[in-house]
Amino acid sequence: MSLKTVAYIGLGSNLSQPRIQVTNAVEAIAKIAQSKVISVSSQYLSKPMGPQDQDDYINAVVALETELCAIALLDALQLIENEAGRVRKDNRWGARILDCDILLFGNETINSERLTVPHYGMKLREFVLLPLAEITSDLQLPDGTKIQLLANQISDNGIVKL
Ligand code: A4P
Ligand code: MG
Repeated sequence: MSLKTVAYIGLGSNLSQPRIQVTNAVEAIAKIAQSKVISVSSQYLSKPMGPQDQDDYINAVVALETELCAIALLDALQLIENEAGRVRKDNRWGARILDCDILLFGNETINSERLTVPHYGMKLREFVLLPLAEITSDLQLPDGTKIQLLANQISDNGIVKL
């Protein structure tokens, strides 16, 4: 019997036609081995967190059922980022063609060199919590915090559901 995990992946883009980048990323994620997309949120238009001299972002969240381990999923997502033309720069929170973050990996807590799960910023980001809450009704973080509660409490910062 295979062990299946539901992973939640946060997508973000603010360069090179972000809506198309996010749509293409969902298609690429649907092709990841031993995995199946189970839901995709709407796209959201959000104000940049971090430096303000960059365009607004398109964000979305994908739920993926997978038999991969978390690191293998990270490898697959980084390949998708690279194939989209992502260039890694040193500017923290700067503009990017495509960012694919593992928000949650089942109920696991991971603190390794390459991976921190739950994603370190997710509790404080409206552009993560709102799309996540849209596709999950009773999801909790490993510490028991309810996503719907966090989503209800977060300041929406002018985010627009498209
Ligand atoms: N890594 C550790 N944990 C994870 C995880 N859970 N998921 C490591 C994915 N990767 C994880 O990532 C750097 C390293 O983090 C990876 O090699 C991996 O081993 P990266 O994608 O190269 O760097 P990054 O994403 O630029 O860094 P950072 O600081 O995580 O960026 P954030 O926090 O993702 O912020 N504003 C809006 N409105 N919407 C956005 O989506 N995104 C950012 C980026 C800034 N402002 C934004 C948005
Ligand atoms: Mg990232």
